[in-house]
Amino acid sequence: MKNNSTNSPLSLKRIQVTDAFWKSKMELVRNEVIPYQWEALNDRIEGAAPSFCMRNFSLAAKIIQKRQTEGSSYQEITYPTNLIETLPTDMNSMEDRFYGFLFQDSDFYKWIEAVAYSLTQHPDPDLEKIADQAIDLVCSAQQPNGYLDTFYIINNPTEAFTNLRSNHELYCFGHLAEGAIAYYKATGKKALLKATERFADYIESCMGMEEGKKRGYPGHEIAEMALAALYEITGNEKYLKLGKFFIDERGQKPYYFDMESTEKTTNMDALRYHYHQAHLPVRQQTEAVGHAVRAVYLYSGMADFARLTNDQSLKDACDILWQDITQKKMYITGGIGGTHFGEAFSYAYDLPNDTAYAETCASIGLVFFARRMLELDVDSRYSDIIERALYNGILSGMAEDGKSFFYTNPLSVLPEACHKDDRVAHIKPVRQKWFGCACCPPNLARLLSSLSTYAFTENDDTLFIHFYMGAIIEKERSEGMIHVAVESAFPQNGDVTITISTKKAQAFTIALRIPEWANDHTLHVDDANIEHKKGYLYLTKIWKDNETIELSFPMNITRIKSNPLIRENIGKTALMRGPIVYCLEEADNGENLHLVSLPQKAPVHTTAIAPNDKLSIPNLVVSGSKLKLLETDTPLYSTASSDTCYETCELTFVPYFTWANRGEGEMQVWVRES
Ligand code: FUB
Ligand code: ZN
Repeated sequence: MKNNSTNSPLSLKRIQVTDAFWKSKMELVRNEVIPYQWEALNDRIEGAAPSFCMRNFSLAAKIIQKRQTEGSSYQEITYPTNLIETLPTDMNSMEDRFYGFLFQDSDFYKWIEAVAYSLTQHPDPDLEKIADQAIDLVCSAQQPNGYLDTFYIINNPTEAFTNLRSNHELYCFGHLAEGAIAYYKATGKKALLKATERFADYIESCMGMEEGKKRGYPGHEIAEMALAALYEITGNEKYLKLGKFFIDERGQKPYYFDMESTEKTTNMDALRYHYHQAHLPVRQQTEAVGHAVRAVYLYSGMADFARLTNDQSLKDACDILWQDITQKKMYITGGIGGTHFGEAFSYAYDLPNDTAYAETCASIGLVFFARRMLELDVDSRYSDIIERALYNGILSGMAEDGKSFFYTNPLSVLPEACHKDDRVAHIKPVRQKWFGCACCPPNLARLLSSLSTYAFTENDDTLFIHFYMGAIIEKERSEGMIHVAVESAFPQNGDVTITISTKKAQAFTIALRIPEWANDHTLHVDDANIEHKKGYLYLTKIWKDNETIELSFPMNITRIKSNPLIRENIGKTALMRGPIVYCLEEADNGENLHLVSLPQKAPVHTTAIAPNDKLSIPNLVVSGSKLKLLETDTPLYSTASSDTCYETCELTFVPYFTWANRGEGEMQVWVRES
């Protein structure tokens, strides 16, 4: 395989985000989500499901301390590890056992990762102090052998690593590593990174091919990509070997999850292997299956190892899985996971709008996968998906005020059904303040605060711009430092100006993505050699100080049709403008949105935006029609010839990611065409 692995993300410290739109989201994360989540992790939010996260770390630290001071006289108190008590029966008399979801530690690790990224853009000594103290607590909860998972430390340390399939120790390890690496990169502080290395060393002493080790692998993937990152930051080959072992061993027979099983029936049923992507060795997997977050985290790890070990067979498997997701199993919003059974991928083209799972974390994982594929091969089919998921199925996960969140992101909602129908009980018609299983909000926080690493990658002679986010980028070159300032009006309009500042004229390349939705573009640059490759324009020249590139993509309104095999959407259309998917809401269009149709030729207009408003995106208006309900009692069924009457109505479409910010109401992305 041609090693093209130098297209690496730029360090956050070298990017200053200036973008009006994304900066406003990052500020929400900094001012609302990070402080709010810290309160949630400490159970100080009235009315919110308790987390017990920091309480578990404190209890584990206390136990570790006692074990050390009391030595062999310490009386170990154990609790069953197959019964998970998420909530105490009486909040006022809690036992000294673990409470919360068994992967609750990971909520802190995601929080610290978001804090780290935020500190790179906005130093905050008070926040850093809180973070340092919390890290001290976490480190004091680590066992002397390096093991660090509060569920087992508290409930029964002798049972550690006995249920890799379901009990998320390796998942928590993965988040620990990602948080620790980010915090080290942001602050230079090593305490959490050292704790991670000690935990990784302990895992490596327990798992692998060698005699006496368990041939196990994570039940919820993430350790793979975390080990890749740990290897890259430490240079320790042990972590590369362990991560590669996890990838190579998954799906091999006899199945590890059967061997470790303590259940009476030893074999899991076939679908459970699919749920964990453990049904086949990964290089033989051709379809994205099972739990969607697990799947895309695995594929991200596979892409990392394809790059780090130059493994073409792994890269080929990633390509096939990428195609399967994006051609057959992805919503127009970049949502993935068509069914709530197992929070999973469904079969090809099964993309129901109202029962969609489309977990926020799953779209975030798709972005992780896409960025890693871009590092292997700069091709706009990956960056197009980053942009699609970001502006739609990910951003919809957070309210405009940053104070409430969606876990699932449906494309059609009838609130009455959410309240009365078990089939859509997983769909919330309004965002929630918090969740007992709070995986999505902190995942959003860490993604949004590190977004610029998805927008820009580089190798020595090229700066790649994958999506147009305003920022000032420092590019180090042997000839000297260059500053590249990107000013972007996205997603309001498609105008981009790029200004190069350099003390010394020097030759290099700027690669600019042409978005899939842009059927045209204008480009002004002086005397550059321009090459068009895999959806990017490569501009090469000797750049002088203060030179500019002017680029513009007309953000036309497009009517989108889906593949006819998506049964739900036949005869329907969705509206997009540039990267933004639109939807109808009851607040603008009244109830019974299913009665509405959009005439095929009706012109769609954008609404005006105040001249200085850089954050708003226009709504779309179009003259549509609505089936009139007869005033007399309409029979349930009548002959096809009976009168049907339509009335014209003005339809207002709003950006999908803004839906449900005005209270509870119906919502619909796909609309019948007439
Ligand atoms: O199992 C950990 C996380 O909880 C998963 O990634 C989410 O889907 C939620 O189930
Ligand atoms: Zn989630």
